[in-house]
Parts: sequence; C-alpha cells; structure tokens
Amino acid sequence: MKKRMYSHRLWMLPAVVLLSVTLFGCNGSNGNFSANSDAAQKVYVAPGELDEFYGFMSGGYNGQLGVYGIPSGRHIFTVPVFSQAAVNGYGYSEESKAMLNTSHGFVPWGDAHHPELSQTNGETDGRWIFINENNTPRVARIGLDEFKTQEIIEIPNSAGNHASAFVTPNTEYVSAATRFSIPMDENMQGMDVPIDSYKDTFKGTLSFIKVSEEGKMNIDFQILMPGFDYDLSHAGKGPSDGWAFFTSYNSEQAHTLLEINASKNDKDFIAAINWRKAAEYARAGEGTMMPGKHVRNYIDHEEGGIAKSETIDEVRVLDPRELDGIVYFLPTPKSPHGVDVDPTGQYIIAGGKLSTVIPVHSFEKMINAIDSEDYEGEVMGIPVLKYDSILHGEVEDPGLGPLHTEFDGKGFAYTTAFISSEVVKWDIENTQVVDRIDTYYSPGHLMIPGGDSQKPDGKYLVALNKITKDRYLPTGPEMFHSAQLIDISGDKMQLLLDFPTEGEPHYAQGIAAEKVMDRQKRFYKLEDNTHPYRATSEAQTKIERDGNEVHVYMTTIRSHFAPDNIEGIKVGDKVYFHVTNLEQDWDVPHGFAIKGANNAELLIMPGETLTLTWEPKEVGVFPFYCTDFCSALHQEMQGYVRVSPENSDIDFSYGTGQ
Ligand code: RUQ
Ligand code: CUA
Repeated sequence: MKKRMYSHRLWMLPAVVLLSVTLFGCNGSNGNFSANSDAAQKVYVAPGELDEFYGFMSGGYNGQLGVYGIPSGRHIFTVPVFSQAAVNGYGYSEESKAMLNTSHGFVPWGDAHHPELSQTNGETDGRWIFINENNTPRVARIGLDEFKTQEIIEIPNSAGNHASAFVTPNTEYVSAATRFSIPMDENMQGMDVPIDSYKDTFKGTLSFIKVSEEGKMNIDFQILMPGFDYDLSHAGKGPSDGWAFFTSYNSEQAHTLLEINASKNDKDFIAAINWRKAAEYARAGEGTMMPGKHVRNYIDHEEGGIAKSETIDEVRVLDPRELDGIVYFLPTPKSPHGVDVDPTGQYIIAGGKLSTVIPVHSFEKMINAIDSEDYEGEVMGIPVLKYDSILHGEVEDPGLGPLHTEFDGKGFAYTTAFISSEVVKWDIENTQVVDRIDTYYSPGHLMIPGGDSQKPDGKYLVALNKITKDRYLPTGPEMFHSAQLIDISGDKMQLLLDFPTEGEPHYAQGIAAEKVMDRQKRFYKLEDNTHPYRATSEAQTKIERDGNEVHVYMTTIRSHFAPDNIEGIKVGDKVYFHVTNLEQDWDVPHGFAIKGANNAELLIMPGETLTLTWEPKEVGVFPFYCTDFCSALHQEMQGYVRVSPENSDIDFSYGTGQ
C-alpha cells in the first residue's frame, strides 16, 4: 500500500506534507453512517431492481475496466482491455490474442487510467468508452453494445500515456499526451543520447486520434512540445469547443529527482491546444511525416470476429515553431495535476497539487489575451500568456493537494483534496467554497455521471480513494482501493456508501443506465457468424489436419459438445479447438477447457466462435469440459481426446459416439 502511495502520488510531496496525511487521515470520526437509515435507503436497490447508473472505473494496474452499479456500488462486470483475462480467455484465445500486439511485441498487461465515454453534442451517448494505457502507450475503445474491447491503438513517440483518453464533444478526437518526454529528432535516428542531454534532446508530444463514425481510430496528428511532463487533459466544450487543455509539470526539465528538481518553478503550464486549427493544418498536409511505428488492433464480429493487427510506420507531426496559433501556454501554479472544463465551457480549472489555491482560468479572457498578443514570453515558439490576464479567480482554502474537479451542472464544482482527504464543493462563478466532506482516505479522481460533459447528472458523486486502511476486513498487506458514494442532490453533501474497487481506479465515468441498456446486444446471431472456422450446426462439425496442425470444428449446446470423442491426435500436434456456441438464447454461454492447456479457458457467448490452442505433449486420453454452469446437465458436458504417439497412424474418428 505504502509503496503504491509513494509511487503514484506522494512521491512529489515534501516530507512535511507526508506527515499531515497521517494527521488528516485520522480525524476522529470515520464517517460511520451505519445508523443512518436515510443513507441506506438511498443506496438500496432491491433484489430484482436495477441501478440507475452505470459506473465505469479504470482498473489501474489490473489493466481492465470495472463496471459498477450506482447507487448500489455493486460490481457487475470487468471488461478485459489491456491485460489477459483468464476468466473468459481474452488475450489467450486465437480470436483476441492480437488485441494485445504492440510494436514491442505481445504485451499481456497494461496500466489503465482514464476511461472516457463517447459524446454527441457534448452529452454522453452510450456508444463507446475509451481508456488509456499508461505504460506501453495505447488507447482502447470498448463497444458498449457488447461490453468488449473492440480496438486498441498504440501511440508512437510517447512514453507514459497518462493525459489520455479524453474526447471532444462530438467524439471527433480522442486526445493523448506523453507523460515522459523522450529523445526526438526529425528522423528519430539519434535516440541513443546521454540522459543529461535532456534539455536539448528530449521532447513531448500530444496526440490527436481521429474517431470515425464506426469508431475506428487513427492518429491524425501529433503536436511537438517542449520536454516537460504532460499530465492530464480535457477538451473544451460550448464556447471552448475546438480547444483541448493539457496540464504539464517539470517545466524545469529535470531528468532526475523530480520531487525536488521539478518542484522549483512557481508556475508550470496548461497547454491550450486549438485542435480545430491543428486539424486544418493536418488536412492541408502541413507538418512532417515522422517515423512513428505503432500497431492498431481491432476486432469486428461482422468481419469474422478475429482480431487483426496492422502496423503503421509514420505519423504526422505539427511543430508549433512553424505553425502559428495551435498552442498557447497558460501559467498555472505549481505542478498542476488535473485540468477540467466546466459544463458551460467557460472555465478551465487546474488541480493545484502543491498549490494552496485552485486556479480558474477564463476561456474568454484567454481568447482576448491571444487576440491582443498579451504575452509574457515564449517557450519553444509557444506564446506564454499572463496569469493575471487570463485568471477568472482562485478558490481559497480548497483543502490540501487539490487534484481533480467534476461538475453538477448547477454551477458548482467539486474538487478532491488528496492530502486533507476531502471533497470540496465550490461555486464556479464566485470561486467561494460552499461545502466540504471528509473522505476515507486521500481521494484522487472523483466522478459525477456526465460530470465532464455539458449535461451532468448532478445527483451522485463517487470519490475514488487511494488509501483504504480501515474500511474493509483486512486481507494481508494488500488492500483494494475504495470508492465512496456521496449524495450531491442537496446543498450539503452526504456520504452514503463505501464500496471496494478492483486494482486502482484512477478516473471513472458514469452514465444513465437506460442510455446503455437500450443498445445492448444480447447474443450473436448464428446466421451472421462469419468466423472462418465456424460450425453453425452439428452437421458442420469436422476435423481437418494440415501437417501437424489440427483444426477441430466443434459446437456446443445444452448439454453436450459435438464431437465429444476425438481420436487421431498425436503428440506434437497443434490442435485448434474452434468452438461455436449454437445457443440463441440470451445468457447461455458455454465454457471450454482441456487438461494441461497452457493458456486459459474459453467462455463462448451464444452464436460466437472462439478458438483454444492446445499442444499435447504426452500420450493419453485427455478430458475436456464446459466451465460455465449452463444447465442442470452442465456437469455432463464433457468429452475425451485420445492422444497417440507421434509416429502412429491412427485415423481421425470423432463424433458423439451415438
Ligand atoms: S491520476 S489521482 Cu488521473 Cu492517473 Cu490523478
Ligand atoms: Cu455448457 Cu456448462
């Protein structure tokens, strides 16, 4: 736990501040609401009833996306995204393996931070949810019709893809940014540089991924940036639509001991990007095509349902030294972390992290300052605006360590204060704090359904706490993180519920359940199954040999496999079990597992075909069975494969042995 704290957030806070975590962390009351039946009523979703909202929480270092019911806090599902998932064979099955391909080869794990729902006209629309991978820079798109990862694109010229994946109000773009700057030059040849040449050779990039109508992603352009660390982002909306804002820290350009060396400047910057203008430059062929090898993986059930990978070698890079008007720096106190744009699109709010105030920039003032060239200097050709000219106001006494802000759509902002463990509610217009509530403990992000869109549902807030300590039964040194549900419908915030979360949720998103439920796919239609190894009836089941490769076309339906007796397999064969689930009823998946397989089970949805590879190494008879309790005769769903010596000449025989 401690290790995690240091590595994620506390690492840049001075020791004095560290102390205060303990002080503030144990402030007597622990928010025990067990006696509060009012709170209990508000979160009680009676058996058989459904939650009002879906909550999507990043899994952090588990690389997945957690799906929760709000207000009940019930964990409903985990969508595998960047990590292999033994639970259903994602990343193990032949169909899904390619989803984890990268320019570094197959990467079975990822660090997922920021989920972001697609939007139409500034409102969440329930089509997709995007999420970033921090370690091996990638962005994934999950289809909310099937709750499956449908596409993953790698981000080249990036390291630590943290300020990602944030959408523009019509999902024209998903943006991303490198957290760690890296050595860069025109042809990316001189990458073998001394680390202490950082200031001269290291650069940052911001990436804009174009999203097509069907959701397909491609990197439209990158913007070359000074070698700072880029931390978080959000797109403008309403009047500020067409802009995106990225926080940066380490404007000192330190490359060692950042906790000291990157905390020297009084102000770092928010980079304001005129993405619409940049997109015009890109369309006009401006900028240069630079080496930028990256892999794009996608899976489409209408196209066989097998993930495909393609490698793209180049990327368009726009240089603000050559192209005017695409980047401006907004000075912002002290290593800002979060940056959030209020629902009116007029205010840009930074998380002060080490600052004692929350700075609120005015978009209108920013535009005026740009128009009148009211600059205080420039960095790498990027004009730096004057803090005082663009400031709407500063929130005084916002709690210690303000990180992230969300909005209720009623003129209020809610900011997490990591060090003082609280959520602070303030009035955006006059920047006055109006309410505060303790959280247990140390909240990072927070989430209000639709809270970063133009139409928040200002009913609930979820604080995503980094430190759980005493909230749950202890489970050894390892503890899961904790979410806390807070009622924000009235003037005073009210803590309703604690629930544990999996991995480390960074950001989260919420959406009214009906926006998603109406689009649900319940099963795959067998007649639409275009998988090349499908068997859409038992009559189509067969086995084919091609050298030592054996393809078993298998079906499954309550309560048997066809074939369920297979002979003629030999040691040294590579056996592909292509299992089609013939069911056309919602909610009847079948599983498939075989003894000694070096991967995972398959969990096959109705109408779907999935493939498990098995390489028998010894002679014998090996059972396989259904892993998902599918009917009263589930336990009867089993079969045998006979494996003969490598040099035997046993003919194939297979069937249900009737
Ligand atoms: S982070 S606690 Cu988004 Cu990865 Cu702020
Ligand atoms: Cu099919 Cu159990």
